[in-house]
Amino acid sequence: MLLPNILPGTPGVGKTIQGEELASRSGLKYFNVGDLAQEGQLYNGYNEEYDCPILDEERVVVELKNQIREGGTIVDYHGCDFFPERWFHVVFVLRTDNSVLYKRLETRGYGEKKLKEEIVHQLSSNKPEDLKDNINQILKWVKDHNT
Ligand code: DAT
Repeated sequence: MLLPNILPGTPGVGKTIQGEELASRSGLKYFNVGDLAQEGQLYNGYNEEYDCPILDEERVVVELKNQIREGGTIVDYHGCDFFPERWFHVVFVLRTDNSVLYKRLETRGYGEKKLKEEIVHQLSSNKPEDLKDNINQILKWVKDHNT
């Protein structure tokens, strides 16, 4: 059996565009968890603060389990924490620089609050100078979020 794959990454990194092309070129099936949730209304509430429905993770897991039972699928979702690890054979994480991502999500109509909360901050840690830069960047974030 061909095990499923997953393409996680924060919103806007290109999971959909690349997942769909991969599916057509590889013969794997493509599943977009967001679309699946919308089709089956797999929600258990609404988050007024972020202006978006709350995913019913248990029902998503049940639904997806049925869909990917045969294996050979690409699953598109921005996280993978609530999927059982044994489902996946490999994990490919897509990454985009924060400034580029911010513009993409703005174009997509994300509100200011959601933009700030959704973005995963990536820091390079390859050389000694990076250590100081990273600490400064994190300290700046802490300061900005304490005012
Ligand atoms: P996701 O499914 O991860 O939320 P997407 O596939 O919908 O993201 O892509 C969001 C937008 O960004 C879409 O207009 C395509 C564009 N995009 C994605 N990856 C890109 C890349 N490497 N270079 C340029 N544009 C990209």
